[in-house]
Amino acid sequence: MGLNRPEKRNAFNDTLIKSIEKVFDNLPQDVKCIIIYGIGKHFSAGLDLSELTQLDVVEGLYHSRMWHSVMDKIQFGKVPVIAALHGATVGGGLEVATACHLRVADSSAFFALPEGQRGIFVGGGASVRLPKLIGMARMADMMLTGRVFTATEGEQIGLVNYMVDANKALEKCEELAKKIISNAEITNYAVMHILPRITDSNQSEGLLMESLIAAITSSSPEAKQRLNDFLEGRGKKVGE
Ligand code: 1HE
Repeated sequence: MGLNRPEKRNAFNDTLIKSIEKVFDNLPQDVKCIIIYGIGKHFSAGLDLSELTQLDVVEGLYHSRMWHSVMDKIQFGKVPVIAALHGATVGGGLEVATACHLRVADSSAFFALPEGQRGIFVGGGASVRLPKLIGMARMADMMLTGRVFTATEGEQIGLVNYMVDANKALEKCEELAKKIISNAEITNYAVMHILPRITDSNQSEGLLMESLIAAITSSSPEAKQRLNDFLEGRGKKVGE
């Protein structure tokens, strides 16, 4: 799925953010993985700032809640989503990236939260999702000082899963997508829907959820087949 508003650096006006929602609401059955990338020089310049200037308090609240609902559709939809990042991945663009399940950045990517300098706060879920990846102190630094992380730094701090050479992010995403779609669907579902709930819960609830989903996945016919395939020498070894 390409963000296609390059003349405004893929800044998200309501039309662009709602077009993401439409894709997730109308996903064809045969789509098993989505790659989100930016068309043009950047992944995204974040929220289209011209839209914020017109909102009063209540409209601002609903606007942020609308973003939350779209981000939830990315994170808790039917299929894993990979972000292919290059150039500016800032503000709301970074929020979209953090709602995805994996992030691949090429060497041109950079990450920032200019909200701190614009007199606003993040509103698309970054305060919940980003500290889980990079820690609260780093997010506070980005907002307080305008710190920009390079692609290399993004990989070092856990924001980015894979860093690749310039213009190679899509290729890497396609390679990863092939691996992802070769998994059992229930395993991918568990990683997308259960794992984040487990990490959000306390130890005893988390362990119980883990046991429940472990029992569900291992009792499926597909799991039995895959286990037998390995035991009889037909399954892939680790790393293959
Ligand atoms: C925009 C936006 C935008 C560009 N809203 N119009 N995000 C920001 O504060 C980031 C602001 N943008 C930038 O710092 C730069 O544009 C970039 C580093 C991303 C790219 O620089 P560059 O040199 O490639 O492009 P440019 O010349 O700055 O911008 C090209 C055009 O896009 C220009 O408009 P033009 O009519 O003069 O051609 C820019 O005004 C326009 N443009 N970014 C509106 N963001 C859910 S809440 C999330 C809250 C946030 O995301 S706050 C962070 C907002």
